[in-house]
Amino acid sequence: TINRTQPEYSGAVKKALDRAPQLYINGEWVDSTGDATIDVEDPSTGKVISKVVEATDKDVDRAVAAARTAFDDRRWRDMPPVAREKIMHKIADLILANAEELAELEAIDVGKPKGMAAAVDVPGAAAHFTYMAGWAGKIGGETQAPYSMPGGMMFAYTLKEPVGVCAQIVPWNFPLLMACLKIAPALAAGCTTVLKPAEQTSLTALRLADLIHEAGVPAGVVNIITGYGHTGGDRMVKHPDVDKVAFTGSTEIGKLINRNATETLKHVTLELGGKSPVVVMPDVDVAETAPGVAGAIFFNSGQVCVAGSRLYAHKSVFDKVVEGMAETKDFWAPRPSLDPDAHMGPVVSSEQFDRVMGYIDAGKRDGASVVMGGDSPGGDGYYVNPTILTDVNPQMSVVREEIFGPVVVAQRFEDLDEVVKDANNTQYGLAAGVWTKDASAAHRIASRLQAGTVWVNCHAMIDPALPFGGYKESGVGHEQGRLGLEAYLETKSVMMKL
Ligand code: TXE
Repeated sequence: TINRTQPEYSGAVKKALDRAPQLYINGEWVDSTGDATIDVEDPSTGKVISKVVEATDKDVDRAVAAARTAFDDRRWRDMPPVAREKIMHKIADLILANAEELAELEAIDVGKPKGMAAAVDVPGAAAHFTYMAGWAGKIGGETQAPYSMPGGMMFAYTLKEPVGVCAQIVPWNFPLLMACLKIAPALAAGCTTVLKPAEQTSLTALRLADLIHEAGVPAGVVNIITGYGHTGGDRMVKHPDVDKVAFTGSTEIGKLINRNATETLKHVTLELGGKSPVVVMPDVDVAETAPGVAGAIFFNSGQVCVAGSRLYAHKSVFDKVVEGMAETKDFWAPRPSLDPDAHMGPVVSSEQFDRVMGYIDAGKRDGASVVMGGDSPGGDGYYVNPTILTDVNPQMSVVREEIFGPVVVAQRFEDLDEVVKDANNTQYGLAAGVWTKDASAAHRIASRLQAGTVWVNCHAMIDPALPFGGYKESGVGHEQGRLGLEAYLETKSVMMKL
């Protein structure tokens, strides 16, 4: 049996938890205009460990006003690009210099194993700044050689300009990584921003504010406020002084935000939910593939927008692949996030626990067979055992809906056309995986899957240089790469009669 006692927090983390709840606005830590706070919980214990501000409408207005002024007086966009680039590299350096504390904060706030946060979240967060820093000095438009039009000789060029004040709203599954993924392109483009982390997980975004400050980002350029979505987040999205909204979260709220932002014709990028298929072809080496496809769903307790939650294995290897996945049970057994042996922690909250268990129960009621897990080990934290369901069909909610927990539904297929059709039979289109040694099959399937990202013989590999976005109801627009930068730029055409 596993001892699920959360080890003691470090001194640095205790200090961070003891901080008075404040907001980072206009380059300063300020009190809220109200006195409401939100409890911060450690999902490994269910205990309240700190409090953060529940931002009021006035707080949001103050943050947007600071970002507006900082944009309008051009204190950031008119800095020499190389100076902006240097500051962004400094942020990346400071994130890495504080890696230990950030990983632990993320672990106790989200429930993810500290080792995972240290290996994935923290270096990934820094990488977004490093990648986007390179763009700061390389943004330019196009020039036409002088040419004639009916009205005379013309000279024309395009300017790439920052889109303006951004409202950036992020979820709780990768709080630091998502905050950096949002802030970095905004800074590279010359925008200013107000960022709100999810109400469940604000700790690392607040520490990031310290680092952004220390790196020398001018006051008002980045503002970080904490609070709920339907209040503070909603006000950000509807605010007349905001030019662009960038959101990562559920498809349901994404649709609502899209409607609200469109009301004032703001630019919008949305990264939403998924139900990503993973296709295992008959030729695979099962010993390599089974742990790979298990990791595709159990990493971060399955709370990953690209989680490989629908497995389609060829009938000739299906049983062996499922068996091989079940052999990873002990590896993925949920443990407290600061347990050095943890590869999977609890899910983020009691709401998420109820949601995931509700889906598992619905799957059982609908006739699915439980090959592994299907329950909780109990305890005070929100632990769900890694779960494999078979004997499922496309009508079941466990197959159709995003569970956002460590639950995979496994199905057999016979031929390529059939599996492509089944894989695409979903409202979502965020990502997909293919496992095979047959390069020709891999490319054929990759081109036919309706997904913004397709991985072959791997899963959830994220490269800040590659565009990331969703097909269908998984999103609008792209983040990362050149397209991710473009999402923060306006293009202006200038024509001059010679
Ligand atoms: O998401 P929400 P929730 C999915 C996943 C999960 C489900 C519910 O299936 O189980 O969504 O999670 C802010 N205006 N994903 O409820 O509500 C909110 O404060 C402006 C997948 O946590 O979408 C938070 O900062 N903002 C997803 C953020 O939106 C609003 C990651 C996300 O919260 C708002 C998270 C409003 N009206 C959940 N309402 C992914 N794609 O990775 C909420 N928010």
